[in-house]
Amino acid sequence: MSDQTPLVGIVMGSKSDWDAMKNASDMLSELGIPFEAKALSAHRNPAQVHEWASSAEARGIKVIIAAAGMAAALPGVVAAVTQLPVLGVPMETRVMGGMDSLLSMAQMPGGIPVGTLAVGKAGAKNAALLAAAILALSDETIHARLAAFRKVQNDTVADLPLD
Ligand code: RP5
Repeated sequence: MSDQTPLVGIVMGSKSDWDAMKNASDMLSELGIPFEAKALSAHRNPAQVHEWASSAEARGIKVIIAAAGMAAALPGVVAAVTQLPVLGVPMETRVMGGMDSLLSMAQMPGGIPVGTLAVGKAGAKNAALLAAAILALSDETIHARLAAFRKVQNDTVADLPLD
């Protein structure tokens, strides 16, 4: 996080989601994108979720990343009260491995979209990269940083320990 106005808001249903969601914050930090991160629950403190999500656009947030596990209502609840793009990250779960979170999040009824990513750490990282791509449409600095990240990624595929 930085002193700049956050452009991305990360919200997760529980502190227990942080291990996975740290991958989103690490990726945003690497790209120099200011963000805020909070644990707020759609079922444990719904009033705070409503307050946070409905005020996000006015606070300067451009993209929201919302993570939740199990019934995973949080991204849909957030998307219901803001017009900002909401990227959902389904959390891995003990009983169903995250299939529960994935289907809860991806199967939004028509009208209120949640752009759902992969389950767990890869989804968290990709949510940050997709948020960066959205921001890059109107921000040349982020566009250049994302391009640089992708070039390094492209150029280092062969640097795996192959021997
Ligand atoms: C969801 O329930 C959270 O997003 C989390 O993935 C899951 C379990 O939460 P805890 O019981 O660990 O707080 O709301």
